Amino acid sequence: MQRRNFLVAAGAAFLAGCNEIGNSRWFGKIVDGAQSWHRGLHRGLAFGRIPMAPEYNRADISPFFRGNGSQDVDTDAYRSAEAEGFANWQFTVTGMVDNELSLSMDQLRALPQRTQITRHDCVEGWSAIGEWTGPQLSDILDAAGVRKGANYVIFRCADNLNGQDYYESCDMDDAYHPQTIIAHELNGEPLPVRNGAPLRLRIERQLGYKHAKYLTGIELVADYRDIAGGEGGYWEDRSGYQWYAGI
Ligand SMILES: Nc1nc2c(c(=O)[nH]1)N[C@H]1C(S)=C(S)[C@@H](COP(=O)(O)O)O[C@H]1N2
Ligand SMILES: [Mo]
Repeated sequence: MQRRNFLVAAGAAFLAGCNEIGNSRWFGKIVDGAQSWHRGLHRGLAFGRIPMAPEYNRADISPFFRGNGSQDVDTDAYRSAEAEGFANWQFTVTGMVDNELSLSMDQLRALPQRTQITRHDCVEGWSAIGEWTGPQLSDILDAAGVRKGANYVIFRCADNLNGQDYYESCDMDDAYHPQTIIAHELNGEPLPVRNGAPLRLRIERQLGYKHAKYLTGIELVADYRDIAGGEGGYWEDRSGYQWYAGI
């Protein structure tokens, strides 16, 4: 019953928000520099279709999906969450939405699920293929009802790396892309801690550092310039990595 209500609410929110979303996704782009130009091309705006990241077969799955960056979270809260198998983990949706949400793992698993076998490319020079499962971010956004003027999704993480909280962001094109999921499984098993348990972003047309692990929630914002170092992500702030990391 709870699931049904949730999905009905999600549907209503989607219909209500449809025009706005459609406009911002396809017609609101202003090409204002090399990065945007690359984005426009990458997204196939010139071709009128949604470009998808390649998907692979089960036989292609890497035997071991290594961990990179934070491979654990050194806080009491995370330790006790891990001890209870992340049963009480909450994923919050805040900011410029009609309904702020706090979703349980069960609620996330009750949403329609997408499974995709994709290749992860890290700028440090390694790749791995894995099968990821989770709800599409678009369904979660529709359930919350994205307000007009929200241009970016901020992804909040539980880990602190070298003294700074890891975070990431993306625009509405990638947020609503069908392959953008909040993954809770890798290769048919709950996410291992090293790969971001219990929730991590998969944003398949971008490089590894955009795939935020240990997700505690998302925030809808007009701009990311006033958040942390102002560049939209941990590595963007720290080392000047490109905010749009298209591959
Ligand atoms: N929260 C968080 N997310 C993160 C990182 C991190 O250190 N903390 N590292 C990023 C980088 S650089 C990569 S390549 C991938 C690594 O994912 P994996 O540990 O599953 O291999 O996670 C990304 N997401
Ligand atoms: Mo990476």
